[in-house]
Amino acid sequence: MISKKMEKALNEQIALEGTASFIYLAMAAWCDSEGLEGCTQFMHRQSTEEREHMLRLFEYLSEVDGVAITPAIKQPQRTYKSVQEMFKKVYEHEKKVTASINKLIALASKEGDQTTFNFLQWYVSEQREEENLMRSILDKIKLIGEGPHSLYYIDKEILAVNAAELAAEGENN
Ligand code: OFO
Repeated sequence: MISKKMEKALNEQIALEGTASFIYLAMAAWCDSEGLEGCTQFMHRQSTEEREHMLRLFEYLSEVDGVAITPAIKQPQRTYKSVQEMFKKVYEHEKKVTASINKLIALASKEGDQTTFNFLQWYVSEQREEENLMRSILDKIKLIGEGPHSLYYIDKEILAVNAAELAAEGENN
């Protein structure tokens, strides 16, 4: 049995993961409209991942006799000045999600809710990986710089990153 306070906090996390999924889906649409195939694929995969993170929380709430709430998600930003600006936004959002997971863990700990504390550990590792991934992408974009054809090379890099992520997911399944 979960406390009402924890149930509310987990529902807020559901909304945050759902929001991330929609932000990344909107980013995929923008990348597609810019002809960035690698970035489009990357953002679609990220969006699906975030939906899975949301569903994991949904299922957990059901397991512990809580009630999951389907979030109302507002229209995300639809256009970006550059790919770099877009990935900076992704990184910022991931940091926000990490901070929120840390708060949930602090609450679980305060309530002596070992089950939720244990459940949330998966998100701790996931957030470490996501933040690291986004930081490495931003580093690559910086290295490529703004010379001629830079967008082409950035997109190629992101396509390779996406393929590596898909391969890693395949190995873990
Ligand atoms: Fe759900 O991991 Fe990113 O936000």
